[in-house]
Amino acid sequence: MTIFQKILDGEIPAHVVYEDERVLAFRDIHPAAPVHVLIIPRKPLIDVRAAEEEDALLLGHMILVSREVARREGVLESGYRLVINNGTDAGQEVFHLHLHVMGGARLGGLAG
Ligand code: DGP
Repeated sequence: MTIFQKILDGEIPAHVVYEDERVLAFRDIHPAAPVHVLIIPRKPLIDVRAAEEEDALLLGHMILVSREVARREGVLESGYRLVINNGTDAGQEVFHLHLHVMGGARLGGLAG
């Protein structure tokens, strides 16, 4: 079981920013920007590669939820970045799909 599943199950705490019946959004424990929130599906998909066509609405919902997360975190107007890491070369550490929402400062280039 992943650490994010434990957060979904309420076994470990998280600073929840937004939730609905399909997703949970909480602050990243190691923020890479002044605002850094992770949006995860309640459905335990490993990453985008594991998604099926039937998950298209869920993936779209995650992206649209980022607007409400950004609004609540105060960066809707200033802008924010969305990132999904998929697998080893992307540096994925937690194998439960998550959408990074980062903002609150001028962010650097994409190369890590
Ligand atoms: P990624 O490299 O895309 O797999 O990013 C995983 C992120 O998850 C990383 O930025 C740190 C964050 N993270 C890991 N463990 C925890 C945790 O227990 N709580 C919270 N809130 N975030 C976590």
